[in-house]
Amino acid sequence: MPEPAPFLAVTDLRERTLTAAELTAALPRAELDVEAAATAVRPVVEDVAVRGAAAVLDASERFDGVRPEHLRVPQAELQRALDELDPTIRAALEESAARVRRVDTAQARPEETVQVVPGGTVSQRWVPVRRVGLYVPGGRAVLPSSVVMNVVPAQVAGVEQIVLASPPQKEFGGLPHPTILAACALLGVSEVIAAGGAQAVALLAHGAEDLDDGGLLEPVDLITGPGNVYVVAAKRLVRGRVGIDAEAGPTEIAILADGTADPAYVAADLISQAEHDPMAASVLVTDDQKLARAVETELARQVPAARHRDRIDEALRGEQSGLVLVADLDQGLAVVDAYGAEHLEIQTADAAAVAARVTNAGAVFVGPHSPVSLGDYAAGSNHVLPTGGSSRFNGGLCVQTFLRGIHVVHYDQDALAGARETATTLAAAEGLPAHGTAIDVRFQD
Ligand code: HSO
Ligand code: ZN
Repeated sequence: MPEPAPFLAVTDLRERTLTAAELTAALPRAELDVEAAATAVRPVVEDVAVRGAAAVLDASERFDGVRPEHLRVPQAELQRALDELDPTIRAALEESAARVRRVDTAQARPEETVQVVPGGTVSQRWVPVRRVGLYVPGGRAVLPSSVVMNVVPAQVAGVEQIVLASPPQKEFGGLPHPTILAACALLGVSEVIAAGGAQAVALLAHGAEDLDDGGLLEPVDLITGPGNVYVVAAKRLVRGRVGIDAEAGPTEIAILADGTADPAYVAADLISQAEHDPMAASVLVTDDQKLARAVETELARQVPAARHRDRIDEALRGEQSGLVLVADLDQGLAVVDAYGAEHLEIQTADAAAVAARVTNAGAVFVGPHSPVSLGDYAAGSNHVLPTGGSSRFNGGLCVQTFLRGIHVVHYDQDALAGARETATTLAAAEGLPAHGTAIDVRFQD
């Protein structure tokens, strides 16, 4: 029998010396055409801006195949979903939330006051965004864990008003999925909107005066959360009017592994994220060809046994996934930095030391016992992370996402006197003498 075709297409970089930009170009990655999607969703976003709730309902009917009875989910439905939630799932969501809360509480940056000179201080106050809109997708899988990952950091930051939007489901009478509703109720989120896609993003950004229950939906200040390419595109369109978090495209896992890695673990982890989406990316970077072969053998064993094998097969064989052979771990680190994965696992000898050298990744998972799916649910870390290489300039959701730093400047007269010459000199150099006068005037009797 002929050998079955390997899952992962090989990029062999062992003999090549490439710049960071050349490396990025050589690595497997699918382009997400957000601009094309933006062209497609612009009319929907504009319609919602003008016609409000009616436009959202029309779009839901068109794209979700259902016209929700209420855009704002009634409290009784939230409570009912919580009452009917399987107690073991409830306990798991509570534990997941408790771990994220523990991390976020400890990692909120404290207010810091610096005495620049005697009598002159600059403080940084961290002030929560007042009203935020959290988007939780419907789609292929229902992800109540994403409710936890959006809501908890916002709550820890002290956000006053949280509104969560999730697509209406036809099979649940136009309500979002009951597990999503239950997770909202569990976390104390009471403003839930049955809307998805670009129309949900537009509604959050523009608000509406005429919600079906007669109430007003106030626009939010910041929108966070993952979604498909249309959600990402809509977020791009409303950015500026409101803030948005990092853009989240199809999920990605990169694994930097050497000969000490367990091929069964590596294969299982590549499969775990491929399970999300035929467009998901699974990339193995290794300096050990024997490991690479053993991982292929494991994939051939594990993929056919997986429930979502078709989707996984497509994702692993897709142009966005692959095996990258490197000469050594130094080149491996250059590769994973050039790639900037949403999730990066380090499965090497002395994994912590290798991980400490990584500079581009949404989140890093260190050693054999820190798989990405631990982080998806139960590590205490956040799973809403930058994809598509945007980890070069963005971090994942965390408590700081929902806080803004405000510098508070407080100088007394002596401290101002000490700064007078520096400021007036620069004011004169910039040809802005009134700036200097605003200081000098304070020293005339
Ligand atoms: N891996 C996904 C998050 C997720 N996985 C939710 C399972 N449920 C993106 O980080
Ligand atoms: Zn996942």
